Amino acid sequence: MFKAIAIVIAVVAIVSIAVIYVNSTKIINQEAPKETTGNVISPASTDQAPPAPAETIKTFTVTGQNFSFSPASLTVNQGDTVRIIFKSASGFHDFGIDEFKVATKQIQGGQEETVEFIADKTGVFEYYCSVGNHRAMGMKGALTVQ
Ligand SMILES: [Cu+2]
Repeated sequence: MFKAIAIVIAVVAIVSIAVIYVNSTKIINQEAPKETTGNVISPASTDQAPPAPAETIKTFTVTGQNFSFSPASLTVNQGDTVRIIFKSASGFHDFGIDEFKVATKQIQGGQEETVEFIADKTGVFEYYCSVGNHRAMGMKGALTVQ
């Protein structure tokens, strides 16, 4: 009788150990796929990176004078990286587009400043000179992102 009880206890103990062992193995196995999933995600995100070098950089030279820009209109495609080389032909001016949060420093005639941004939304956006009342006097232009 004692032998029978001892055997039952032994079996229960072995089964318990076996269950604990299997569960811990399962946990290890569950953690492993998570790491694999993480690895799957990172190649996917690097897969999204290659289009970046494929992006077109469009460079424009925009000249500012009292009180206009030339050219007064620019057109780019959505997703383009736009580089504006702003030159002041004469007078104290800058070049900015609020919607893309870009603005050059205010520069004197003969100086130049470059700004770069990604045209990530479509529409027609005004670029303008923020010096004094230059904008009101016509120192503005239209950037079309199509
Ligand atoms: Cu100006």
